[in-house]
Amino acid sequence: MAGILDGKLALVLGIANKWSLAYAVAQSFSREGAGLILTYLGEHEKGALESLATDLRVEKILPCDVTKEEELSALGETLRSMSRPLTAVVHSLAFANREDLGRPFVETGRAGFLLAQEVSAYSLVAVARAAASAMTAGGSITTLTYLGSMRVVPNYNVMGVAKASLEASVRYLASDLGPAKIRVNAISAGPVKTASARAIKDFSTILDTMAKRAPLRRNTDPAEVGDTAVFLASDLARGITGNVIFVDSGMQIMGL
Ligand code: IMJ
Repeated sequence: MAGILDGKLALVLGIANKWSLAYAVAQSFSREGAGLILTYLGEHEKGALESLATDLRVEKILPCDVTKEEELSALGETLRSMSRPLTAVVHSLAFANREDLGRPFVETGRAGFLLAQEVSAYSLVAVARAAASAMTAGGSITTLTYLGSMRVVPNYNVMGVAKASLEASVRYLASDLGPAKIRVNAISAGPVKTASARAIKDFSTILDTMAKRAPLRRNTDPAEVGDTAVFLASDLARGITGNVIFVDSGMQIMGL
């Protein structure tokens, strides 16, 4: 079967377990014929990633803690050493201290604010720089964001500010990398019950409200995020860069 990404090589960062949106992306990419390079954060995620990788077209599994400069430079080196150019990157990483997602935003301390910015926003810039050096035939970089960047969503707090920074980074990176034929975009996904969301209080209520009020009257399916990432990485999206595409059952358009 001919796939829309046949022969392409894609880097996917952020698979922690089978619920990760990055895993849905890897499944869609693999189905469409892309070869995959996957990264994990620590030893704990390594084993999980290795077992998930068995039904995917995985060519390499690498460690990548985006707060470690040496892991980023090793990643860049590996990407440049592959037998063909890298054509797609999907960045699906975020972190804030748990306490900063639970109390009023006004109480956010300096260290927690900077940690959320470093892991959730700066990491896109660092990964884009490392990856761009291997994207010698052009390509696409896609990150995952959330509506909390633009509107106040209860408890999202410091992550909302980090996602605003991430979305602005998408625009500046798109401007810088456009001449190298590298497009940079974000997918703003509706709430999905991932490990990152499970930890949030009242998450089930958020999902129920979405399913009742969103134009499509249902929650976001991770596969819809994966398929949109395929579209953005494909030649079909060749004219799209610096954008945020909402994959959220239409929730973002509602006023009430
Ligand atoms: C997260 C917090 C509050 C509300 C939220 C979320 N809503 C959604 C999320 C409505 C959809 C999930 N989301 C979009 C995220 O970006 C989550 C990021 C996140 C989650 C955790 C939980 C565990 C932890 N640190 C985290 N850092 C970032 O320790």
